[in-house]
Amino acid sequence: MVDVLLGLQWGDEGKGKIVDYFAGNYDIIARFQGGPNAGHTLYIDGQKVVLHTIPSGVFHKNIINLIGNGVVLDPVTFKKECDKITALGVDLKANLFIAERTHVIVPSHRALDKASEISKGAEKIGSTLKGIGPAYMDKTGRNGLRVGDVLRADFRERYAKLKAKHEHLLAGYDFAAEVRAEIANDIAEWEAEFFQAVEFLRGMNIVNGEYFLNDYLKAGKKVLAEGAQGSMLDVDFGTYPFVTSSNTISAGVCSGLGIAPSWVKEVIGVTKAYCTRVGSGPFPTELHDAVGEKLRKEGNEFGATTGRPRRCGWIDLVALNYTCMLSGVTQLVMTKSDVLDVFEEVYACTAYEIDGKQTKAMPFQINDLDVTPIWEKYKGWSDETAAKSTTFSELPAEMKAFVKAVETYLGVPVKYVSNGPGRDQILPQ
Ligand code: 2SA
Ligand code: MG
Repeated sequence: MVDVLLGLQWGDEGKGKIVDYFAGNYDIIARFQGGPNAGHTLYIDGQKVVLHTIPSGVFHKNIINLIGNGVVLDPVTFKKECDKITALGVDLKANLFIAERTHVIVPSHRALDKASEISKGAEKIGSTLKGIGPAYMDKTGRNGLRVGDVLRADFRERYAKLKAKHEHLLAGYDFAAEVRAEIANDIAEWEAEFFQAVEFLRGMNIVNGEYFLNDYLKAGKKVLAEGAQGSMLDVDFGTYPFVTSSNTISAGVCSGLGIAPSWVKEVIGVTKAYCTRVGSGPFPTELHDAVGEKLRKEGNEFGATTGRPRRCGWIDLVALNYTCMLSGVTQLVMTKSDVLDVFEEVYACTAYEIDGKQTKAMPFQINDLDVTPIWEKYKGWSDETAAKSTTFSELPAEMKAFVKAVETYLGVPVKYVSNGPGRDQILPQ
């Protein structure tokens, strides 16, 4: 069977740590979408490691990690990541596999990402500039290169053809000469590194992901599908166009791995005890005041991939209710509960007020709407701390009341509360 673990907000819910915690219950951890835009942070023996393309089960011996066909892989970031992990004593040849249908991000995809953002000006998406959007565009536009192609004798010619297409597109942008030169330079500079990394990729375990996984499933093995980014960044259901270019909800698991929905059992949704967003786009519960600043400081809210400060606000139950519905979430994990330790009051948004009317449903678009959150206030627990608790029952009573309120609103049990970055700081209820 397959369990799914995904973020229910705008990413950075702490998925990496939770996957690492659950990994021991599974035989295989598989990534099904996204790419080097992801930043999954783990603490291994007190050392911080950020994973981008490689599944978060990689530090467990005897667990197989699969990069699924739904992922877009940049050989350059992939090689850097592999080098770091290998230096930590992990034998990637033994436990990492890549689906041959996985699409490849080439240097000109990154250039196109940058060009698109520059051309949008103030309306930019706030992309991670890793080439994600252009790579998925080539996938659906039927121009892309796949990991299996790096093994073919004519890879260079295929690459050259794609690059020529991209240069044609880049020429269509109305940029100043310096910008044009900068973009051309970027591609030239990244190319040498790219071909070295492609050489490295050729030596890794490239497999047919769908047979690989289905054979394991038929043999009774357990798979955890690891989501990246968050449900509100889903290309179909997120705050379009301020989204990423893949299906981040549970529906993405089947097409991103080549497995049937009947294999899927539990859907584990991860949410922070508050909410963050990095990049542009609407964020109804965002706080532009000292409270927002305090959340950022206490929660150390900076992008794991880009280092950008994250926008912060209280938990948004309207959005969570929507994303729980979309993915059929069966259990919740609430992370970063310890960050709320320092607040005298804690809030949750239970409805949106738009044009004087209250709603609990996610509108078609909220980019151009004035959304006023309707708040429910909860007593804080500033004289006690969630951070020091070692069991769920030890948590401050007010914190438990807050958890209960979230469960009741969403109709999904909060099975775990994470109360710190450490591997053992997770409390089952
Ligand atoms: P892209 O690069 O095309 O996928 O960007 C489109 C939007 O998706 C957002 N996005 C993310 N949001 C949160 N976390 C992500 N991963 C990194 C992290 C991000 C970082 O874990 O911190 O380091 O800045 C991630 N990846 C994409 C992005 O901000 C755009 O709004
Ligand atoms: Mg992240």
